[in-house]
Amino acid sequence: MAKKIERGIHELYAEDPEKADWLVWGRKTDPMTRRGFIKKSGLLVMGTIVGANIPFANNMPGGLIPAAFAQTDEPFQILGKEGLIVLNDKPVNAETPPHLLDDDITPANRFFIRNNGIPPSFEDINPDTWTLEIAGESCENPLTFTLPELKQKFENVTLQLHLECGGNGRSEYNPPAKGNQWSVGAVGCAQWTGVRLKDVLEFCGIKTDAVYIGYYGADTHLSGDPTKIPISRGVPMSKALENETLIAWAMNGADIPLHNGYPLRLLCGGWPASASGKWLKKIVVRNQVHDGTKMTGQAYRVPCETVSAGTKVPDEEMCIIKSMPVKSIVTFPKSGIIHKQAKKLAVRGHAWAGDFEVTELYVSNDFGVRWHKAELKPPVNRLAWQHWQATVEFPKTGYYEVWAKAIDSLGNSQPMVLPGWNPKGYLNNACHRIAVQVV
Ligand SMILES: Nc1nc2c(c(=O)[nH]1)N[C@H]1C(S)=C(S)[C@@H](COP(=O)(O)O)O[C@H]1N2
Ligand SMILES: [Mo]
Repeated sequence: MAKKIERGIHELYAEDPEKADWLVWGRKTDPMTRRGFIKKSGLLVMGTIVGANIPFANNMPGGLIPAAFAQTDEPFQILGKEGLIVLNDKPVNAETPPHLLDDDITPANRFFIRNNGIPPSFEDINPDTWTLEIAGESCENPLTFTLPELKQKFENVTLQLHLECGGNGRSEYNPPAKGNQWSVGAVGCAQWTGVRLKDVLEFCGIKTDAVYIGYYGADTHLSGDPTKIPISRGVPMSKALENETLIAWAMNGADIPLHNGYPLRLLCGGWPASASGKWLKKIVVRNQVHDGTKMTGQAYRVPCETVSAGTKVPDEEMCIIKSMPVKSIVTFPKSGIIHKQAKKLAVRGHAWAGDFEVTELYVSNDFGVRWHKAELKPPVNRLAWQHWQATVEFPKTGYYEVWAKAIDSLGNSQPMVLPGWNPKGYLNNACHRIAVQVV
């Protein structure tokens, strides 16, 4: 069983699509939920999971999940994403516990999922015939490319890019903001292979009045209403034309996992990950700020001027989030460890700073009174996160917290506790803290 789970979702799909579908989503009925989890055809598979044949399987009402599962406190698992904490099942949202983000390059199975709608179904995707349309009022020559054409026509580029959901850290704000209550794990930094958006747009021709691009993906609205779009965001031309803005078909040298945008996605590293469109079907070049779903109103916007907690801010006073703020995480050790006082504790993690670089990283073990400089590596390429490590000593036994604080090339530092409150709970870049019990 464990072995099976370790295999990639794609492999499982190839072998037995129904089983995979059911295991991951119960898709033939509902997306995965604790309540409406299985349909009858899944019961055989369920038998393998509970570790025994279910003699009365046929009597079990569809949608019931065996008590063996329902009564466990264990977090629900998404196949191919083991260990991620599922925050929501419709749409699927799952974050990575910080200690599982320890790799320099985030593996596919550790990469968080933030879906706004229902992803296209795996069986309906054929990477050989998948098309990407380039259009919009500020595109000179609208064109459609197949995925193989994109690969062939334009220079292939591989870059490590950090992606963080704009709402990462939302759970800490008070008064609370609606939306997924992300802790610290809606972030990852994988290696992506694709072509530069710039090369593709320049091939089609960009009119002089172009100001923004917008994306459209193949996912569908939760309501099932085909006229509604779950999300269609974008970035200004300046970001779109950067060398690091990619249209990618591979993550860490393999197909992108279905939930991370298979077979093609946009990557605008350093910006709210909502700008990085998944299941990418179309890019429009706009002569105005893109006005797709979740580009307008309060979505992915913060008050242009700081407001006090709880303030209602009118839409006109909300500004679109651009580069993400400086931030860091402690990925080793896991929070809550017990550590022997006589030994020094090696701590490590990553740091990133939107479009900029992290220049210094400090750690504290006394709630932020004294800070010690950590060793910090440069990024492997622009917009890749940076690795840091430090050694911490503890003067006596007791409860400690190790805090990490990054400072970026503009001189901005992470706030120790919480940054400014905002209505939708975005951009929480407070210092990450881990608990250490010294004995
Ligand atoms: N088509 C499409 N693109 C999308 C989304 C989506 O729901 N549909 N979610 C966005 C948001 S809000 C985030 S944070 C990132 C998450 O990327 P991931 O699921 O690969 O981690 O994808 C972005 N791109
Ligand atoms: Mo997001």
